[in-house]
Amino acid sequence: MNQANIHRLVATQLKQKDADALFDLRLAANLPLIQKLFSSLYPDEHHINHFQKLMDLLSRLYASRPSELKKQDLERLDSGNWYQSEKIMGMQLYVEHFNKDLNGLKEKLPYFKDLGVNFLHLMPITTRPKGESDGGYAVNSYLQVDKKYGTKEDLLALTSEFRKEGMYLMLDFVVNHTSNEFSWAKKAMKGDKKYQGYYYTFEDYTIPSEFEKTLPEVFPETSPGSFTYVPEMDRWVMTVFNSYQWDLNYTNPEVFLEMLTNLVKLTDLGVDVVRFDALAFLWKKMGTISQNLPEAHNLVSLFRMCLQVVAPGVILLAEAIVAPTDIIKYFGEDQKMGNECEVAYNASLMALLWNSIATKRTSLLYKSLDHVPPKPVDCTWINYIRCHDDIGLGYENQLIQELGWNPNMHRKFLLDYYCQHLDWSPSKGLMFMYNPKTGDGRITGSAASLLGLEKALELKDDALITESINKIIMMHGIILAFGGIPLIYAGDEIGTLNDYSFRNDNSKKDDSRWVNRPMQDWEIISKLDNGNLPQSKIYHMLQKLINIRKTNPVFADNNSLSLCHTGNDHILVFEKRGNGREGLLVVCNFDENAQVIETGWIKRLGYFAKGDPIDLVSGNKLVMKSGLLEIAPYQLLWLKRD
Ligand code: OTU
Repeated sequence: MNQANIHRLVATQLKQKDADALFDLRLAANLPLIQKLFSSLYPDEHHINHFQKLMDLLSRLYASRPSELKKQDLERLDSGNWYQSEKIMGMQLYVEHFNKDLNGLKEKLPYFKDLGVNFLHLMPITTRPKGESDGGYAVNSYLQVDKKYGTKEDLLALTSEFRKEGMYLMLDFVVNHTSNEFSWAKKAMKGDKKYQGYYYTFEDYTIPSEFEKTLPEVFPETSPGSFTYVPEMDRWVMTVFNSYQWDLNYTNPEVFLEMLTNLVKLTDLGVDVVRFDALAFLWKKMGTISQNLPEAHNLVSLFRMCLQVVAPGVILLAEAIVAPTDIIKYFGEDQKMGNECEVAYNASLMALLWNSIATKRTSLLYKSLDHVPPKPVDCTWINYIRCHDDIGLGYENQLIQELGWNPNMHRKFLLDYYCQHLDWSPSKGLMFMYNPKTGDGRITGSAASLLGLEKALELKDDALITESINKIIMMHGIILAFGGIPLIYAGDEIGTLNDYSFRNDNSKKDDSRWVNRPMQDWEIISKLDNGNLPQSKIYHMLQKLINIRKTNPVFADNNSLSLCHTGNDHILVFEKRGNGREGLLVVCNFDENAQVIETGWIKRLGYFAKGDPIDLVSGNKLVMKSGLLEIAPYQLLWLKRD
């Protein structure tokens, strides 16, 4: 049993006692690990002082945590993992693109309720530079609400309302970098040596040029290289992302202590899940790609264990858009070095689903998912078909090759398919950060535009419109049934198309990810009663599927999931097994033609024990002809075994 679980057990038994005694207990239980992690990162003798500072800090941070949240922490320790429940349904949104500001968002609580959403990821809302700010991922502060969203009081009112309504809130912690306007960066620019040491700054380009030999470029089009010369301080600073995003130097323990304070204060605002942005990049080492280094894992674990002491009801999400075998390590691979994040983005599934849409085949999906090692039982995925970022083509070359495809040509095909280089493709995406040096590129676009709705509406082709709606439903139907937390991007529930207005905005025009961050269309939403609109069909179908998920415990995360091989390369089938006889078979057809599978094996799984099984999606009994099941183009079936 790991540290956190031991603590959970003891805390449960002591729940009658004073909460403060439980803090001491948590500290005692986690101290050996915290010490081990701290000294692995900061081995020098003189860091003893810093460790003492950390101990004092933990007590102070606990003392100032609001009592309501302390109470909630204890309740959560006692009540199982809420984030693994079938009742959780997430949505991601930019507050200013949804309904103006935080108060505007609060007014729309009935909308979320109607759809069944009870988990929100709000994109960054703290202060940021005017002009380009990477959508707020260049932070001027970690805690101060930018006035375009409202005030700190508005945020506190919102989180308090969320608690009453059973709505969970996720906010970002941009842990890898600050903006160049952050107070530390400003002091560094004025020549303050202490704050220059908060970042990776160098007096000339010698060391940066060594680093750049192995550092991959994240934004090669707009921010080539990984260092920026800052004339104000006549020094170079490491900027792995945009030139105005300065990488924090975690080899300096002061940085860790300050960032831990920021993290806990953020959770004190009533945040349930903290999204650790770009956490794969947290530790840099010359001669490496400076991603996923063991020290980055130890650092995440150190944050986690400290949070476990101060705010144990809060969980972490790993935003690691890296290779599948690397993502899973952010759950905390080495239990001796503690837990890391409870939740991670299932970026592999996301990218594979888009591969299946373009190729109309599921072989790479099966092969890749079979390769992903099992996750720890207390951890889970955020399952999503797309987010505010681009869709990267992060497949394993080896597996592409095993299918007889050339990895480079395959990726080129996918970029062509999604980014309007093939006349016959229904997709209307844009290219993001094409790197001519490597041929790499990523894809942007709203779900509906990538899945053909934009083109179908332009062509006024009813058959294509229906086909696109079916694709949108099928893709969401998969993430809804995959366990974990399904996360819809706001607007996708009504098939919102690409938003090209970013091209007229100087601070956005070079970043095509803005095309997939459209405004919420309240006008359309006011017309959802008109069942003939494509938007209405999508909304009502998703609403129905969400409701089915929330009322059937078989959808819960801790039920096992296994892939079923059908022999038909256009079909995806997986099964969820619940308690007792409960089972759910998810069947999807990625082809534009109807496909047939044989059903003997479905019978053997016990789905016909009480007669023909019901498809929860249509509400109909399964229709078969001579032992064969026909699945319509882009059809989604949720077969229930009772
Ligand atoms: C994250 O993504 C955010 O999601 C982005 O919106 C930010 O721009 C970025 O960090 C910087 O704060 O490069 O294209 O895992 O894929 O961390 C998206 C590696 C990004 C990156 C990911 C990053």
